[in-house]
Amino acid sequence: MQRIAVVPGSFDPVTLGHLDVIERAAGLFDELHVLVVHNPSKVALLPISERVALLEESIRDAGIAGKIVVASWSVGLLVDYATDVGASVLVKGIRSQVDVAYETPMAIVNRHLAGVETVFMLPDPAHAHVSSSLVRQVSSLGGDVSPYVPAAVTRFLQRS
Ligand code: COD
Repeated sequence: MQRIAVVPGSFDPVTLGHLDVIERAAGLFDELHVLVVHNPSKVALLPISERVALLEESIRDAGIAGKIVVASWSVGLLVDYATDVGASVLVKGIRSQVDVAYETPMAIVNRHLAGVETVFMLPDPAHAHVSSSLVRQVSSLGGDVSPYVPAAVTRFLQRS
């Protein structure tokens, strides 16, 4: 049986922290769907289509594209997408107690709704402080974001 998982996120934009989780999750599953989901509680910087394009380029550049599908999802429950593609696991990165508090109720509800389990991965300490919101803030103030994001994102933000 194929082991299929979904790594959901806003990815606005994708960071080296996200990419680390994606790469390690790809080592655990036969097929991995990296899913860009609109988070209504956040003010977006990039359109969904641009986030997908930057994820695709970053994953390709990292040489891990083999078993990874990048997609987006804007209607309905996250677990509806998981069920549609035959995935039984969601993978989330956990950086702090704040992430635990945010993710725990969603993990329980997603299991109740559809029997989909959530696997939490600890970050690489080198990237544990990195977030998309930090990148958006540094970038908007003219700072160098290259230590925090894949090269494709640095290039994109320099052009914008
Ligand atoms: N290192 C490791 N992990 C990281 C890092 C890092 N440096 N940065 C972020 N992460 C993790 C986050 O903890 C998260 O797990 C994931 O990467 C994505 O992060 P973001 O910031 O891009 O995305 P979020 O936190 O805005 O998540 C958006 C979702 C839409 C995925 C989330 O809100 C969700 O699961 N929604 C569920 C919608 C739904 O169906 N609700 C009903 C039932 S609960």
